[in-house]
Amino acid sequence: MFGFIKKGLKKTLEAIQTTTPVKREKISRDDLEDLLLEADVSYELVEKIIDSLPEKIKRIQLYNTLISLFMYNIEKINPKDEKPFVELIVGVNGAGKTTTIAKLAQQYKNDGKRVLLGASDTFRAAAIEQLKTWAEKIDVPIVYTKQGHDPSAVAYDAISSAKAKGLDRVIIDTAGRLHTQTNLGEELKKIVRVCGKAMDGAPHRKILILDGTQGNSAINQAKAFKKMIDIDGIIITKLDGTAKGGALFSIAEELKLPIYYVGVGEKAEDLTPFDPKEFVNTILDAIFTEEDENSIPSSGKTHNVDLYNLTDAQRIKFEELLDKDGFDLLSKHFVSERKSSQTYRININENSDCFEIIDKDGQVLKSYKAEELDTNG
Ligand SMILES: Nc1nc2c(ncn2[C@@H]2O[C@H](COP(=O)(O)OP(=O)(O)O)[C@@H](O)[C@H]2O)c(=O)[nH]1
Ligand SMILES: [Mg+2]
Repeated sequence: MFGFIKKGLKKTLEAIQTTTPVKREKISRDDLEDLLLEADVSYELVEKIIDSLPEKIKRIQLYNTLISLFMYNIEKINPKDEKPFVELIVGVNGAGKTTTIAKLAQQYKNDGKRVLLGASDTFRAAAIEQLKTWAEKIDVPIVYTKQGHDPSAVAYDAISSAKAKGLDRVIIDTAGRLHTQTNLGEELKKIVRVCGKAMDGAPHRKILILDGTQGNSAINQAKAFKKMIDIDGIIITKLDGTAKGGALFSIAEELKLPIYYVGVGEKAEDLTPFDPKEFVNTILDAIFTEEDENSIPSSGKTHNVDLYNLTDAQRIKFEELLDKDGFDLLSKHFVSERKSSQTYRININENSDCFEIIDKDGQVLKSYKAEELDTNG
């Protein structure tokens, strides 16, 4: 899975390298501004990012600022809780809904789940055929009807069938013709209602598919869909086909919705879970030179570490010790409570995974256990 984000960001990274061809230890605000605009981060957000940073910016400073854009409260919806777990896929025509459904089905199947597809885009015969072809290809059952039939009825039948067969997942396709937006809104609302009749609580996730090649203009589209139905999260497609990968920052910041996955190609396996940390680091790797400091804290000792200015080596070590959720939580804590350039002491006990942060006077500010960070994250 690792490296998929990098593949998806190829064109964006190339665009970044046209503005800053030489990697450096620090980047100036002017250069950063050019680079972010080039990657299609929205103008307002670029200003906001730049304003919070010093004239010469270190990697870790930029990292903290960028990662904080993804730190809003995300309500976790756990697919394990429901059987079948029903997902409704919405978005404008051409955004990549049907293809993404095939990719999701493939992933779920790889995870040992039994999946069923519902072809509720009954508006065009070709749309039904397209999903049928995918269903055959990845070998999963599909519920469909004739063109022009009621999409809600298909959703109802799909869920009922999955319930009867004891399947794990249902993924429902929908039509996305924008020129009849009010009808679309009514239709989607009805599908949601009818899903709820077929199964209490369904659809469990309503996922909006956004075309990544549209960059920032996808935001308004997303807002229109949010008005129609309550969107739980998004998947951004075609990241591989665009230099506008920076728009993900604006999309996250504006919509405050979880980005579940990104699409990085046209094949069934070209879908990768979105990890903000990997995303930010992949971009930073294109800008900054690697630091060669090696002061990695080791077990059982107390170390002086400026948490706001961790070296890469330190950061990697902490990530190993804390795992992703733990590290995110810790970074979040320091973004909110950061006192600039204050040095903290870190006490790490690798055996118990205990992690203490001690201030200059020797007072323990925070004490974390890896497993606590895990579950609270
Ligand atoms: N390069 C690339 N193409 C994609 C991706 N996702 C979808 N597509 C293409 O986008 C086009 C429209 O996709 P489709 O699933 O039919 O969109 P829908 O109308 O929303 O169902 C198709 O040609 C897909 O192959 C992606 O992640 N990368
Ligand atoms: Mg489609």
